[in-house]
Amino acid sequence: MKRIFLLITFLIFGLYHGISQKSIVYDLQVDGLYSPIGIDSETPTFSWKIDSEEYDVIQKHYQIFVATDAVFSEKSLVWDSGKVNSSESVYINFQGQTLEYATKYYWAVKVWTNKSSKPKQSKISSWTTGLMVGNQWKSEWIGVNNKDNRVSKTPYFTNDFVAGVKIKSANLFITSRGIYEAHINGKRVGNSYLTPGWTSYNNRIQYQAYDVQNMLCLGDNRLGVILSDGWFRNFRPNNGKSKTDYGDELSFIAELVITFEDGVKKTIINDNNWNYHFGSIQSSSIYNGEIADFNLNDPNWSKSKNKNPNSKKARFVKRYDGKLDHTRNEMIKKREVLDAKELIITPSGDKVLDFGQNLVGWVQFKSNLPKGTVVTLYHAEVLDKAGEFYTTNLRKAKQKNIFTLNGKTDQIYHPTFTFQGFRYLKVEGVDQINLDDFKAVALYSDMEFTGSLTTSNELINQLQENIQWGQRGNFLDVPTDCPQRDERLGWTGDAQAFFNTAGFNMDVKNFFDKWLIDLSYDQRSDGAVPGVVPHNNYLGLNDSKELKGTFGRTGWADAATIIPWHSYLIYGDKQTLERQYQSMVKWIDFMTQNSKNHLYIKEDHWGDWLFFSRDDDNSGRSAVTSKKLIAQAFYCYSTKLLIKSATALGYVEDANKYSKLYAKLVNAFNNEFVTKNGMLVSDSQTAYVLALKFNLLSKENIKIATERLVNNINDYGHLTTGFLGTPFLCHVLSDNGKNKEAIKLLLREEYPSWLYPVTKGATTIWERWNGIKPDGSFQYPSMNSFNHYAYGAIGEWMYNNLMGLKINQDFPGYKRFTIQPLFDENFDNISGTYNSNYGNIKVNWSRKNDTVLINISIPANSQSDVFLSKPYKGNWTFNNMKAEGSVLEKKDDTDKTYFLLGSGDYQLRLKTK
Ligand code: RAM
Repeated sequence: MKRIFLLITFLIFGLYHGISQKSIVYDLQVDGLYSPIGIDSETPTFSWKIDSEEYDVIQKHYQIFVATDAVFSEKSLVWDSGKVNSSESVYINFQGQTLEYATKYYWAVKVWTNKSSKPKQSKISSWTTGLMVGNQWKSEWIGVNNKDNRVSKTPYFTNDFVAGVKIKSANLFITSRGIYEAHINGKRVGNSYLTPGWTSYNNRIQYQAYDVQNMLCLGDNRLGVILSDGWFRNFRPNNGKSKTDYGDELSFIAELVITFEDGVKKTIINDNNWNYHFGSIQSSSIYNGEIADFNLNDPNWSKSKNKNPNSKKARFVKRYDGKLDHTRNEMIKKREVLDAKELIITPSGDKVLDFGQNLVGWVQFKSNLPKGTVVTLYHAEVLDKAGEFYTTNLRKAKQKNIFTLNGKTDQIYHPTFTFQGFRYLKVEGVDQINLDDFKAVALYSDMEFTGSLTTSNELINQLQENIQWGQRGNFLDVPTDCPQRDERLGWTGDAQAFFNTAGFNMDVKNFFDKWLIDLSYDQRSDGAVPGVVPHNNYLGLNDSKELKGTFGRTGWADAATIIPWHSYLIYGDKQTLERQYQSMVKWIDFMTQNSKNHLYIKEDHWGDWLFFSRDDDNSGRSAVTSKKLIAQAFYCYSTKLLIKSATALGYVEDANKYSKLYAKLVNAFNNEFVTKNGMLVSDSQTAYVLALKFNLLSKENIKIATERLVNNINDYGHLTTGFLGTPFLCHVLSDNGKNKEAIKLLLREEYPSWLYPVTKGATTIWERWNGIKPDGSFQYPSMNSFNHYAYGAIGEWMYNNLMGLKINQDFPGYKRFTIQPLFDENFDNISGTYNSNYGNIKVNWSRKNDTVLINISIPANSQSDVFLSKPYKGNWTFNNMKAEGSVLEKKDDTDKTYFLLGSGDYQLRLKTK
């Protein structure tokens, strides 16, 4: 009792007095989200960060409290973890009594550190549970009449209800086959877009939960739902097939749960009350854009009881067989809003706005033009050599919006159920264009930015910007190859290639946790993983012949092992590994079943996609790498990652079993693909890079391979790698003592290189090394995306070596990490940050006059092994005695100094003379 009393006073104190001061325990998350609503997990996880001005701060104990109100009275307390001896502060499972559905829970944590005997108290945070019923929703699925069920038609549904009085909380739970937008009393519910997002629709759909208490009125209320095709009823523009991607009928399911002050819960919506009509959005499609007549807005949309004269009774449609899952990831939101930079009149007279940045989202514009004016907006990524608006590379995606204006003063127009990849906007129907009236709105999943990197080299800074914009544009609920042409798919190979870089730039934990679940669902029962996740008609969802070919392809299917393992390394959550473990096993077993003499022999692969090749290749200079070699290399690599995962999860038997297999696979690789003298049968950069990166060679052959790789690069004068080799190229050079060569590749400005597109004005990463050729013409219009993140995978190497931040595999999730910047002479200063699960890691160094200065910040409850090389004679010295005094370990060598540092801010310097 006394304890609870103390707790209450403590928490109240925390609540009222913690607001202005920076709380020392902060960033409280449940299942990796801030105060989420609609969590179905019965054992959600808790995470927090600690901030302290002391050095070497380590958490000693924690105590978590969960209650049904913010007072944490004895009656409302649901869980008290007790004082736990542990330095763990991430992904700690709830272990209290059974949680109730649609209920808000409050939680707080007390933390004791090695630096103070008194505990530190977090602010109070919360989460709200979901429906927690799996598929047992009380509501029906609602759709239109058969007659009105036509592709790209957008129905508007309404339902009137009385909410009642003495309401404690009100949550709307909703999802759809198609995409939806919900409204209550005329106001949009929530601020997410393209909901419910895209999952393996045949197997699962995520539902969303919204706190709608403040939207309800006394008495009558009206709930509105607009439905559009989205990814579900997508009629693929590219394949000419008469099939949609997943289904032919749009529908939604909605429950409004009200909890009254006396604790009684009621589901308010009556399914028999749904009516629908057609409104301003006449047709909408993700790829083709939207057609809307804003004069057709329903004036009764927000007014309960008033019936739209054209409305019809909605129909109950077939229930959904798959799983209705809670939302695990950040939903798509409006993020940056960009001004139009310039109005260009093209040689043929088109009016084109340049937003200065290739991005994904839509354009909104303000207009006072008369009622009935038709404005057409076309979107493109580039202008051609002649300065004309260029859309050929969009292939069959129209990405065109046609709006009929309503003549209202200062009306803002934008589409609703589509998104476009563009930098340039061609406008028809507006004579006088005012730049200020047009804004480009970037839409993408609402993940936090975690990383930044700036250097003294402007081209590198632009490359970093381009990588981050590529990530924004291709992280709309699913990691896609590109966001503009008739493709926009979750290509597994691209995703695995870019994953580590993505993890530096943004907190992609939930985004990929969600996608990996879809990967497991879309994995074939024999273990083969598809080329795209979520899988759909693009690769012939229903066409078994095509299906065969695109499953199990090397470097793509391996996303099943590569991403979970690396997610574990970045975030330290074993639950990701655990959830994906069976899928990993199945993928390895598939390869084993398709092996002969321990060689993975499946034939169809994309291989080192888009490697350097010559059109006129008489002397064989194209850098072809045997697909068989690549397949075996990835077979080995994936098996190794499975062994590591089994070990981390404590599955000793599996670890042993697959270790035995692994030895045979590596042996087979060497017998088949390595000559007696250590050359690989494909004497290409990618071949050496994969063999070295995956550690497949004998000690002696490592030397030979490194030498051959460097010679090969020097011989060409540039990189020749494609999607599979590029992510590892510079890593392999650095890991084998060839930093200078890595930097040289990075800084090269001619084709092919990372900086060549930058010199050509790129603002995102291109699909091809030469999307725009030196003479300004385009490479292969049929496959030439200017927003394709795969080659942006160099980002990881830049964080690892320019900032110098590396993961320590023995301490996943940055509990202990490495800092080892290159201090390369081509840079005068570099500054990088990464917000880990423990807080912000910062490294910045500069060379000024006769001194190199480095600042390092290490967050509380984590540690870093710091290796500072000595590019100049002399020793690194600390600027602050207290910092120096708190160094945990130190070792001076002639060429470098090693420190083990606990949390805190450190500054060191080294004299250059
Ligand atoms: C292309 C995609 C993608 C690649 C596949 C093999 O069409 O754009 O980037 O992974 O093919």
